[in-house]
Amino acid sequence: MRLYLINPSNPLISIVKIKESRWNRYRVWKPLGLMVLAGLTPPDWEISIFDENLGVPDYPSMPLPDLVGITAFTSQANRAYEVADHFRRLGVPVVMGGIHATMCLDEVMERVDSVVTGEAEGIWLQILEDARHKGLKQRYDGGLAASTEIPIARHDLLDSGYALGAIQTTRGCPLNCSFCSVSAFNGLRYRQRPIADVVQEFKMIREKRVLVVDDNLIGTRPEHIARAKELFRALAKANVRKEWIAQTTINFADDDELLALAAKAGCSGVFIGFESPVPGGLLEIGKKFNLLNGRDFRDSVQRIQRFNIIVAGSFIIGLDIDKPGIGKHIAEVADRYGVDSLNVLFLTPLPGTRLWEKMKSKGRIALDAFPEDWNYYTLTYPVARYKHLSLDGILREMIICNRTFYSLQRVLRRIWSSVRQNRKPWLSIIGNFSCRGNIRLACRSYEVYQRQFWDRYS
Ligand code: B12
Ligand code: SF4
Repeated sequence: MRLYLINPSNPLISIVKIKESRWNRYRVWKPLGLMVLAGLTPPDWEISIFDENLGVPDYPSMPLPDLVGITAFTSQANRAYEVADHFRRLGVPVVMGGIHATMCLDEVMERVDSVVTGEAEGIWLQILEDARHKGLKQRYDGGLAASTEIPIARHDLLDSGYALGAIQTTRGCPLNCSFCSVSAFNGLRYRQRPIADVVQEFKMIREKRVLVVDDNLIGTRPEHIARAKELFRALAKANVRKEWIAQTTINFADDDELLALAAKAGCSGVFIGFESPVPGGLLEIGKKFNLLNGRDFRDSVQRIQRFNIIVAGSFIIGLDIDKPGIGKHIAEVADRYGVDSLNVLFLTPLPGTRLWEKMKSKGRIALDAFPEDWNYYTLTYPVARYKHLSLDGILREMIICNRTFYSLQRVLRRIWSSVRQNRKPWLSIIGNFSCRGNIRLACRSYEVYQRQFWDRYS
């Protein structure tokens, strides 16, 4: 039996345009969900994974599979439907799963043979058996997997063309921020994989550098943090010799032992969602966690950096509290916190989130011709109507923000500081130059976007 697993591309997203900026090679990351599905698949299936971000395969010239499995974030949905259509016309059954299929079940059901909601671990074997006997159901629900059910991903099936490997050590996030899909999809309960599985899987990754895809690597409660320490100790002991980057909350900075263990285990950088420069913004999106204990963010960032770990900060633009001037404000606050790089995204109502419900009920979703408009749900386009910022206004704020933070003077200062402190200069160089290079690309795409959609914002 032959199985194709496909990660569709969205050509609008600048991060997949490798040829336009050579730094973008470092931003094409592996579709781990498909590698996990492959890990669940019995050996009598011959599996090929196609990641369209590395180039769209010539499907017509390939042998016909017995089953096609497609994954998709919301921004990939339209391309997913094109791929599904191609194979269905040839009589090959298509099953689609992942976050978009879960959040937009009815839309997806109309376009594929079978939709899988939730996590695949508990249901994939049954789907394969049903496909083998030509009895696929229209809908399956995988629910949430136990952490012991998560298999070792098939790293051997996607082992070239990427700068970074990928692994997941936990699922779920208890913080439930209003704009984020993670708590809605993976649940509020924080699930940590067995440490032995994670260590074994780390060893199987070929790349020297790895993205730990967890949404919140260390968790929030003392027992989560104790487990994170155990994991870091085990990775160091196993001498896996990887440099890895991960996403975490700011409480990472609160425990020197945790930081030292993470650094020893190979942690070279963390992404931290600061989200808003003002407490009112954090309250608006439900990220009260960042308000705890009157925290001094600059001090927290420095404590992490002292362990030779770089900090990439993420903010959102377009909150109800944001007024003209917010772009410069974010850039200056991020600079004051001392983050090594900054990633600012437009507030985007992703389906299934509380923000979606709020904006939908108030008629504030400007791009709502679905599925076509999903193409723009990349967080890099302002798809909603913002309270104090017009379309032109919010795009201007974004450009000002990036131009301020990534001015040549500031970029060189940051790189120099990372060289002086010997804090992973290569990461600082890649991060800063790739973001600086992408400002020009973003301005061009904003112009096209404005021309195409200005009437939707009135
Ligand atoms: C790593 C990651 C990335 C990587 C991409 C890696 C990749 N190629 O897949 C990068 C950094 C490039 C990225 C980019 C973006 N991301 Co992202 N990303 C993630 C993250 C943190 C982990 C994904 C992952 O590997 N999970 C681990 C695997 C094992 O889980 P999984 O993919 O969900 O797969 C399981 C199930 O979904 C299911 N399943 C999945 N596919 C299929 C297919 C079939 C056939 C079946 C049966 C089952 C099935 O089975 C799997 C095992 O249980 C998630 C958050 C999350 N927790 O998922 C956000 C997330 C998926 N990203 C998100 C977003 C918004 C984006 C961006 C649009 C914006 C941005 N700048 O972040 C871009 C767009 C990328 C694009 N190509 O369109 C949102 C998506 C929401 C939505 N409705 O689309 C998420 C959920 C984060 C969030 N805070 O809301 N992302
Ligand atoms: S802390 Fe991060 S992963 Fe958790 S709900 Fe908030 S944004 Fe999502």
